[in-house]
Amino acid sequence: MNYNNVTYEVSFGTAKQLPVSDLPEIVFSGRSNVGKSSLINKLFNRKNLARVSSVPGKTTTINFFRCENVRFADLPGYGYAKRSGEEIRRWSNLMEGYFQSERNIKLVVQLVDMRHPPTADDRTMIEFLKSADVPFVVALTKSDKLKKTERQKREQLIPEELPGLETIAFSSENGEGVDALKARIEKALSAE
Ligand SMILES: Nc1nc2c(ncn2[C@@H]2O[C@H](COP(=O)(O)OP(=O)(O)OP(=O)(O)O)[C@@H](O)[C@H]2O)c(=O)[nH]1
Ligand SMILES: [Mg+2]
Repeated sequence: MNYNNVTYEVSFGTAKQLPVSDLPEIVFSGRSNVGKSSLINKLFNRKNLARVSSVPGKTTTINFFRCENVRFADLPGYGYAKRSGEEIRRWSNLMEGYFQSERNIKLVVQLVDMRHPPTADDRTMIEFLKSADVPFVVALTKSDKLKKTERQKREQLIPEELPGLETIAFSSENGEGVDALKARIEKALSAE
């Protein structure tokens, strides 16, 4: 796949607008501010394909991007404390509707901040992905923010925090993990 051939497709704020889709889909999931939109921009080598913000809760819709015959989905983040009950309900309905709709999800890239242990919401999401039997990989984001000794500490703890899970250290800042993630996506797309 040539990652230059990407275009923004469409956004959905409610599940009932979501059309069914049989296109292979790669999905990005994670808490607000973990770096989903930044990772997408880095993957496609674009500055503003997905909107990035230092204010958590920037992405509130499911945003689809199309590259050749593959669809990429930027999901709105979870775990943002300042959301109202109404917003949380809307988010839950949107996510449930998305994962329950007829789709062809090839891989979920589950983002977790490399600097910290997974949050309770991260764990809930990971348990959901396991139970739904969706193939997923954990992208450990913001790796550039760790100093060498901090990183060594985190690298020891992560296998205990995320036992048995496949992980890729990633930085939207310096490009660590981009090639590894692309290779993982190719593998997922070519899997039966
Ligand atoms: N240093 C560093 N900063 C990052 C990295 N990835 C994201 N950031 C910063 O983290 C903030 C949030 O990034 P976003 O990509 O908007 O996060 P998001 O997960 O899409 O957030 P929501 O849309 O709220 O769900 C921004 O200020 C980014 O510049 C990274 O790899 N390294
Ligand atoms: Mg975002």
